[in-house]
Amino acid sequence: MLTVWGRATSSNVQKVMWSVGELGLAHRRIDLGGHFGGLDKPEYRALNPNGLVPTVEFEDGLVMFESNAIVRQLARTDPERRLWPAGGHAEAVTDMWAEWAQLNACRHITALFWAVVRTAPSKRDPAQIASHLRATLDGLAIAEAELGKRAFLAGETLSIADIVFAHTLYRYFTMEIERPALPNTERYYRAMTERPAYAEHVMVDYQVLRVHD
Ligand SMILES: N[C@@H](CCC(=O)N[C@@H](CS)C(=O)NCC(=O)O)C(=O)O
Repeated sequence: MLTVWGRATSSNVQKVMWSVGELGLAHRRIDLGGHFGGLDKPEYRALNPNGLVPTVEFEDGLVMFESNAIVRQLARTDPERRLWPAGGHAEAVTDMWAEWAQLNACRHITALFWAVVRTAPSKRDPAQIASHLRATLDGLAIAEAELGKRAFLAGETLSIADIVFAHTLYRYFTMEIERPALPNTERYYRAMTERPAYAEHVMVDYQVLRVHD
């Protein structure tokens, strides 16, 4: 059985758990990090010297940190390659969009989330929020155009590119910011919310992370 260490409210854990859910893998998840603590324990540092979550132990004994690498390994070891078509251009293009999502969307949405939800209202910096929002929208404009051409980010079925991209959309679409209309992205996000694994592992209440005055 697969073991996942990390709290359910961590977006990087959510990516891994969403993949595990989509693939229907037997697993156990151990709460760690945030208010659960435990990241400095020597036995955990032996698994993950970064002292961050997630960490995963695969059935074959492989231990990995770095959520995107874990998502790739989960997809690569799926005999049906449901989340990452094997071979040819599709494999490369899917990987390209996963990388794109991390660098051009997730990074900025995470920064925005920290500037809004994880900063007390009296300490929020409107200029910083505006700058993270601009960077986010630059990325989302590209996704918006692509999602006008096909159902998912890298093709016509869910892939690792969507896992890396869409796990941050829950926070983008629910945090208290002004959002311009992005009809294709909204359609895509709505479709994600109808997936049981997304609803269970990504649409996780984040109020426990909120910083108050
Ligand atoms: N690049 C790493 C980043 C991991 C990371 O920053 N994890 C955060 C949670 S999203 C963490 O462990 N924070 C400390 C904590 O939860 O206490 C990955 O993708 O796995």
